[in-house]
Order: sequence, then structure tokens, then C-alpha cells
Amino acid sequence: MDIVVVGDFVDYELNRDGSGVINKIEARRNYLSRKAPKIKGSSYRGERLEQIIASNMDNLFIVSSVAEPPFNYKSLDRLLVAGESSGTDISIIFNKTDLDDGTFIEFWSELYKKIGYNVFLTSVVNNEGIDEVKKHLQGKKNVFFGQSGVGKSSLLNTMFSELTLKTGAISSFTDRGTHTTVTGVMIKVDPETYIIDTPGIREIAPYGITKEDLSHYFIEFSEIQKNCKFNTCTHSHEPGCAVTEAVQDGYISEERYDSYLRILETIEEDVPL
Ligand SMILES: Nc1nc2c(ncn2[C@@H]2O[C@H](COP(=O)(O)OP(=O)(O)OP(=O)(O)O)[C@@H](O)[C@H]2O)c(=O)[nH]1
Ligand SMILES: [Mg+2]
Ligand SMILES: [Zn+2]
Repeated sequence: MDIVVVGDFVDYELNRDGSGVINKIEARRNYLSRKAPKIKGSSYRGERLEQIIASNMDNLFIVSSVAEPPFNYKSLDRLLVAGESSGTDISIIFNKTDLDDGTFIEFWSELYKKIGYNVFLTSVVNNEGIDEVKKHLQGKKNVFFGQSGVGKSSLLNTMFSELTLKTGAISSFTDRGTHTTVTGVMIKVDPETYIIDTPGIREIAPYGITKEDLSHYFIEFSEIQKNCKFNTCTHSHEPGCAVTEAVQDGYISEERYDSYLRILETIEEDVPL
């Protein structure tokens, strides 16, 4: 049987002592997953399993930060691929705008807006963008997902003053988050609105994506790739590739294409049956 994840609907029975037994997990409308992280010291060499992070979502907020931890577009693109493959509506949050040197935000937010993403710029230090995000999540089931330390729990605490999610300082030694939130939690913030805070991640490898499928999850490649000479084109070395042409012409950003190639390299070849 599947393991229950945050967001699941279940049939359960309550015992008299308040504990319960889950009889059934309802089919998931959608879910977000990744390859389970490698376990340090483990000798397991087989295929990595799928780890489901949350399910039955209306909105997926992918949170990144301007600094502390430093912004990394390749990480954001990996999160976006995982998000797109879940089939949920995605918004990007660039948090910690108070740490921006003035040029950073403009460049990256324009890049992702141009692709078609809904982008929010936020800061819990000066309250920038907080009301906009709050408005967008009203009446929905919302998941907050991203690297450790970017401020997911802080944003939620700022939006909903009744919340007291634990937040943590960045380790100055590694300049990375230290996994303050350790388990996914869903909270009802009003009769129709739910938020799910997830534990930050260090790495994300999207699960179950083939080399030929990957470009579908780079949303600005989708239409263009229909013009590739070969319908099995992976947009890396093939002649007559409309995607590489679009990169040269500047319709697809070099950064996004770079991310695409990096992820492509890490996908195992399909094993023939
Ligand atoms: N300067 C600045 N710091 C922030 C902002 N938002 C959060 N922080 C700080 O960033 C640190 C990490 O915040 P958290 O909310 O714990 O981050 P998280 O994403 O929930 O981290 P995990 O639970 O480990 O995934 C804390 O020290 C926060 O005070 C912001 O907008 N600006
Ligand atoms: Mg947290
Ligand atoms: Zn192509």
C-alpha cells in the first residue's frame, strides 16, 4: 500500500483513545514528487524510488530567495520541472527582496515572467508582496516548496499571524538552510483555504521523466519543439532542431537551455523492453 502523504484524502476509523486507523487512501488528483535522496553510506545501487511530497494541490508556490541561500537558476528550473510534471498551477516566489542589490530581481523576474510564469517578489522584512501572495492563495489548497532556508515558513507566518511555524537561521558555515521544517504540514487558515508547508530540500531530481519528455516541462519549449525535424528530438545534437534555433535567435533564454541540457544529462537512458 502507498504511504500517506500530506494532502491525501483518506477513509479512517477513530479509536476511543483518539488514535486512528487509515483504511484507504483516495486516488490522488495530482501529486508532487522527486527521486528519493541517496542515503549516505547505503550500499543500495538500484533505481532510486519515488518520494511523494504532497498531493491534491490547487497551487504550487515554488519559493526561491535572492540571497542566503544564493539564487541558483538551475535549481529553480529543476523545481519547475518537478512542478510541471505534477500538473499543478505554479507560481514562483522570489523571497528576500530586501537583500537585492538592485539589479538581480529585475533580470530574473522578467525572465520567468516572459516564459509565462506568475512571479511574486516578496520580503518578510519589509512586507513586500505579502498581500498579493495571500490573495492568490485564497480558497485553494496551496503548497509551498523550495530549497531549505529560502523563507517558506517565514512567509506563511507573515501572511497568517495566527501561525507559529518554526523558522531557522541560515548556517553561516555552509550558507545553506539547515532544514528547520522537518515534516510536511497542512493547515486550514480559513474555511476554504489550506496551506502546506514542506521541509526544504537540498537537491531535487525529478522522478519518472524520460529524455524525450523533459522538454514538455520547459513550458516555453513546448510549442517550438513541434517544428523540430525529428519528433524524437532531444534538442541537444539533432539536425533541424527548432529549439536550438530558438536559443540562437534569443526566443529561448540561454540560461533555461543550459538548465535543460544539465537535467537531460542526468536522465538515464530508457531501458529497452
Ligand atoms: N532578509 C530576509 N530574511 C528572511 C526573509 N524571509 C525569511 N528570512 C530568514 O531566512 C531564514 C530561513 O527562514 P525559514 O522560514 O525557516 O526558511 P524555510 O524555507 O522554511 O526553511 P526550511 O524549513 O529549512 O525548508 C530565517 O532566518 C528567516 O528569518 C526575508 O524576506 N528577508
Ligand atoms: Mg520551513
Ligand atoms: Zn529539437
